[in-house]
Amino acid sequence: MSRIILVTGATSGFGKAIAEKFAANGWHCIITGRRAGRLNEIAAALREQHAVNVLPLVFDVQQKEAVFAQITNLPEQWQHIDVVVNNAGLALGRDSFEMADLADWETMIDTNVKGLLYVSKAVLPFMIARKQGHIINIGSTAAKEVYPNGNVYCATKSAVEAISKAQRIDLLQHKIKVTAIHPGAVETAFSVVRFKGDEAKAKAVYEGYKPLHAADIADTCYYCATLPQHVCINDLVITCTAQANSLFTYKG
Ligand code: NDP
Ligand code: 8X3
Repeated sequence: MSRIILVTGATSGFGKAIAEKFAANGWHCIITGRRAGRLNEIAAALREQHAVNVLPLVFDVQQKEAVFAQITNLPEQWQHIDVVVNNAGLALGRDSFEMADLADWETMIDTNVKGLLYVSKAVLPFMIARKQGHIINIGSTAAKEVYPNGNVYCATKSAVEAISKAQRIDLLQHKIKVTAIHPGAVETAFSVVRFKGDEAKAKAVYEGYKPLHAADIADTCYYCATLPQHVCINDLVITCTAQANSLFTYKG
């Protein structure tokens, strides 16, 4: 029987690559994001290239009612979700604590933390009913070391790490796996979003070394999701070879 993945933030970067990887391996995909046009185009391409079923769901993970309305009311054939990837997220700004924008902080907390909680909570009843499932949370190396001017972004990713640990403990009884994947620098739209459209500033983040690609994260996610039932990767840090952690990247 074909398996089902739900991946949030599938209009770009990791989420899109994850949907492509799983679809290429025959998984049916529920893909989500706020940009309906992009989401529908990606859905059509996945169906055409991989002959799988794809359900695009347009919602903002910050909107609790929308998250629950969309997921709770999934058509019956889409309720057997095997894997949910909580990927939707962002950094906004890279400013010193006293200079940073409160609205940016709130958006990061609402998206990276509260959005992840809402989606997890909405999907769980389906997994608990089947006594199987796998939650994959996208953290960051920013969860492991706070870096200068990373303040609230790092805090949200530390929260993702803590929530993943908590989910793992509490959901053992339901036979649900929980994996946190913590990537280092990956060249996606992430830095363009962080620097609010400043392409030059975004590009500079990845200069002087070879960062990871979104496909590297998709491959890692697929590996974690396809291990035998008795095996669970709990916490995984992945960086490019030039990067040791949030604080040290060798540019030479
Ligand atoms: P992108 O900007 O390329 O993609 C982010 C995705 O998140 C988009 O599909 C976007 O969709 C979605 N998203 C953002 N806000 C919301 C929201 N409020 N509601 C629904 N969807 C939302 O970035 P990445 O692919 O790089 O980032 C994905 C995740 O990986 C994030 O959680 C990020 O923090 C994390 N990460 C990224 C790293 C990197 O170096 N790139 C490293 C470590 C972690 P839309 O705009 O259509 O809503
Ligand atoms: C994204 C990677 O180094 O910008 O989480 O925090 S970093």
